[in-house]
Amino acid sequence: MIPLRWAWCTPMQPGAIALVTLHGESAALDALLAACCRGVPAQGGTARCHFADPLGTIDDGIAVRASPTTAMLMPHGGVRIAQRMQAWLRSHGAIEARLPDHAIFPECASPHAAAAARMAGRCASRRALGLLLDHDARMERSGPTTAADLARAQRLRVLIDPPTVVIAGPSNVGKSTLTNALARRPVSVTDDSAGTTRDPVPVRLELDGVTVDWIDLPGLLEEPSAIDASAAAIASRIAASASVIVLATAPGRGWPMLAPTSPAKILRVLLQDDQPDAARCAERNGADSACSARCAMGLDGLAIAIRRALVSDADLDDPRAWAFDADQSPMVE
Ligand SMILES: Nc1nc2c(ncn2[C@@H]2O[C@H](COP(=O)(O)OP(=O)(O)OP(=O)(O)O)[C@@H](O)[C@H]2O)c(=O)[nH]1
Ligand SMILES: [Mg+2]
Repeated sequence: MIPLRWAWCTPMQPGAIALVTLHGESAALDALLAACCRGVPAQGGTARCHFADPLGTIDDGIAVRASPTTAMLMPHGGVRIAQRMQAWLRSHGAIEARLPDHAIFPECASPHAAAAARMAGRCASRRALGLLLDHDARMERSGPTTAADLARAQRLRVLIDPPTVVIAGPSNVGKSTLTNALARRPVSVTDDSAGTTRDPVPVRLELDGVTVDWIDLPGLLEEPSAIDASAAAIASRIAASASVIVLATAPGRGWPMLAPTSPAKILRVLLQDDQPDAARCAERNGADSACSARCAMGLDGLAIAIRRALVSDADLDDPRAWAFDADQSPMVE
């Protein structure tokens, strides 16, 4: 019997539901479904399933039999569950493989629609969906892929894996307060005193439909101790690998200098825009954007400005098909 093949249809990231597609001979599929389902589902049917390994229960989930040779398993979307599911599938003789798109998405009417469905499962950002939902029609209208399409596809990669955005600037200007406002929950400690954030604080958040890995960096202190200086060195290494640096300051605090070698796009943001002197402060001149986290003012505008630094309106609004390729949507590590 040819072994079953399987692939993830959802990214290896936390999510509500994870989706595994299985494809192979119907007898092999029956055997695997019998190992986890109470009653093997017939074509078009579903069954509750229970996954367990030598450590105990992995999870409860749902199985769907799309065709005699294709089924989907849906456990919850925890990363640890996914890791144990991989081992469970291997222990039941299934082989991880790149499956053809039509095997993973038998409900799709065309190969282009199936490729777009696969890509949608791979993308971290909601903005990708607008480009993928009518991929079929776009492909028909666009004709052959051009060099400009490939260059755009390269830029659209920020929609696939979350890019890194850091916030840096003088101490005590409100970087952590802004971080918490954008995350809509308290992830970073804030305080009236300078030097509150001692280590980089990462949080995954969404800015105008683009998912990013945001990092709140320790503030730049005027008279750093040896420990502060080493924290600043770590922070500048992180900033050097970011896609966008949000360079933040507050009225009267001046704009900090940045190492000119950083390849990141730099967005200058004036924080504490609710301060009485904010309207006339010198820092306003150099600012690309201004906001007040305390008064929830200007946050949407800031999110749009950062999103535009990551991916332009022109690239998102371009009616041509997104020329993604198989390498941009790997289902299998
Ligand atoms: N008026 C006003 N105050 C703010 C605003 N955001 C932050 N603050 C105040 O600024 C102070 C510093 O806030 P933090 O968010 O801890 O500043 P930080 O830049 O992260 O500071 P470090 O971690 O030390 O670098 C606190 O007293 C905040 O209440 C704002 O939008 N308006
Ligand atoms: Mg802070």
